[in-house]
Amino acid sequence: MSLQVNINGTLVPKSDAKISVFDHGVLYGDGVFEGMRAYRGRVFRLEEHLRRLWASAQSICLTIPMTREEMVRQVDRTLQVNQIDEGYVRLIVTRGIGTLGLDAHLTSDPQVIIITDHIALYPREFYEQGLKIVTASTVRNHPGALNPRIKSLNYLNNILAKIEGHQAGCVEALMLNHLGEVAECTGDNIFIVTEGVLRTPPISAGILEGITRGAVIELAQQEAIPVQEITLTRHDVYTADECFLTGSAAEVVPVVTVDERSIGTGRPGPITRRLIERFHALVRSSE
Ligand code: PXG
Repeated sequence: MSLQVNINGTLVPKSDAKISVFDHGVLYGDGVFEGMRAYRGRVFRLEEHLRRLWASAQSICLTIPMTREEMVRQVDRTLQVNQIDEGYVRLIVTRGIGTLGLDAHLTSDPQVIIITDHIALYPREFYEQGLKIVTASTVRNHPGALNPRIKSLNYLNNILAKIEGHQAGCVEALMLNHLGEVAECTGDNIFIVTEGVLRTPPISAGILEGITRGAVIELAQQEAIPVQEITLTRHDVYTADECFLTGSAAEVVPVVTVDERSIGTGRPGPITRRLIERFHALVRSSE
């Protein structure tokens, strides 16, 4: 059976899963989304993802035409019909069909789309050997322009940086904010370990408040590893003992080279490996 996509609560085969070219999601990237992971048939931290989706929508004056309870039901139903136990779930809410003008008031019927699929993880060697990343010259969106806390359908800022990463032979790229401080990677948050202290940029650096980031901070606290949400510069990253990235898709992945500087020993560090282990245990537990 072909993959079924959920559009406004109706399941349709993948080949019939279509929306209008006049939807402002298509015309302007006007809408919001979430990327989530299912483990053992359940979405990891679904409530947090829904809270973030509703917050993103609120911030762009978009009313999601479904209750959270109904969204939970539809997500479960979509996973079940596709028989996906371990996989990826994408929630999308578009602004809906409108005129060719920008006016959001002239739109109607926001579309709620749920896509589930098997996950294409990074190759195993990335987790064992660690990633090489580079700093992109594309600056992360200014929070006063399009706040990175909003997970909007307009992801060109990140895509441009990711293209730069690919051009340099890397699968991820580090983005700096408008002040030149470390912000995040194109689809992942960044952490460093320096002298036993886990550090990550604060939300005020202009980043997405990652759900994996939050889970890793909790795990570190449980392990009695000191955690600081603190402004970081590239110098801090270059001179760190360890570095890793977090995201729903990547989970926790070590970084061993940044802009050709070897980080620490040049191998995934002990705190990184411990947190990866703890993260795997967490996602497979019921929390
Ligand atoms: N920063 C940015 C800019 C992101 O887009 C994260 C951090 C990590 O957040 P979570 O909540 O996932 O821990 C993200 C989210 C993909 C993909 O398929 C990944 C994201 C978004 C869209 C697609 O790789 N990462």
